[in-house]
Amino acid sequence: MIDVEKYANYRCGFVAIIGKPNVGKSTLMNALLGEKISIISPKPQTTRQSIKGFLSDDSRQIVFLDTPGYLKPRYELHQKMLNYIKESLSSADLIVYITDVRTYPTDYDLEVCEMLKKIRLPKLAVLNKIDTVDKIVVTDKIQKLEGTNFDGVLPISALKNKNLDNLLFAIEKYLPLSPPMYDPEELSDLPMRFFAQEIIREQIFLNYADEIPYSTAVVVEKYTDYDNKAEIRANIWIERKSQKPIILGAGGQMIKKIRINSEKEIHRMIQKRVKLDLWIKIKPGWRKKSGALHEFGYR
Ligand SMILES: Nc1nc2c(ncn2[C@@H]2O[C@H](COP(=O)(O)OP(=O)(O)OP(=O)(O)O)[C@@H](O)[C@H]2O)c(=O)[nH]1
Ligand SMILES: [Mg+2]
Repeated sequence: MIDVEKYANYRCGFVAIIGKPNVGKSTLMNALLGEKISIISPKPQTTRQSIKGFLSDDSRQIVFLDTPGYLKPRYELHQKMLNYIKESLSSADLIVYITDVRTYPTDYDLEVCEMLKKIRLPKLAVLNKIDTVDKIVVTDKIQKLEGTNFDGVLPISALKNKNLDNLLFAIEKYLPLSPPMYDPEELSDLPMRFFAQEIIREQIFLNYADEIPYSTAVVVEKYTDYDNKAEIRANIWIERKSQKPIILGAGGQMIKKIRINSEKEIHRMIQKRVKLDLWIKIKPGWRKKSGALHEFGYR
């Protein structure tokens, strides 16, 4: 039962973080939460699903929705990624549009802004990565954004934690009166096996070049949680036989690195010993097949 009086002035709402790939959406959500729950890499299209993160205190709960980068779908996986963005927008109370201060406004940025124009929700524009440019560039880009239809423009650095207090302050104004929708003790509603899968995928994004990260999906087949340890068995799905030796690396060095780094990262999250067992499997053209995507957890 919700204590009506306790929550009379409580605010709770959904904030969708939207932008093109690689602008720092996941870095921003993690920085606002003060915990790493979304994976990050220097490569575009790292995030493939929408990931909820909860920031709760005695007066408000902000449900952030980290989303995949907005892109023109080239195959079924992209279409699924776009669906996650649309779904996040449909449940949002506020949109935080984020872009890279160095490159704004690219044609791509303008395309995302055009798409957002059609959505009748309050929108804040965030210029990220201000740690990489002079103040004069920031001022110029703020002016460019002020002429558009955003309800506010904020320069930030998600990586260096700059101006995030002001962003939170701006966000809070748009939260509707509502009791918390999620357990205030929790950071996310996703299970640990999802995070394990994402951590392995992050290692793949960080350690392989070219098509490999994009041709790879990770599925945790078995997650056994003991008091003092976790045993995880995961499949790394690739598209072609020729990719297997690349994933393995000479003498299996690369896959060993992926395993050890992933074990460390999962341990950091659960504070238990982690034993990870990785298997490489091949499913030709899985990115284009809705059955395979479904099987891999992309709804
Ligand atoms: N210098 C600098 N780099 C940043 C900042 N924010 C993010 N980055 C870097 O930008 C790259 C992409 O960051 P992500 O958070 O993965 O970007 P994203 O928008 O979630 O990317 P996708 O999930 O692929 O759409 C990473 O290398 C980050 O370290 C920032 O404020 N300053
Ligand atoms: Mg991301």
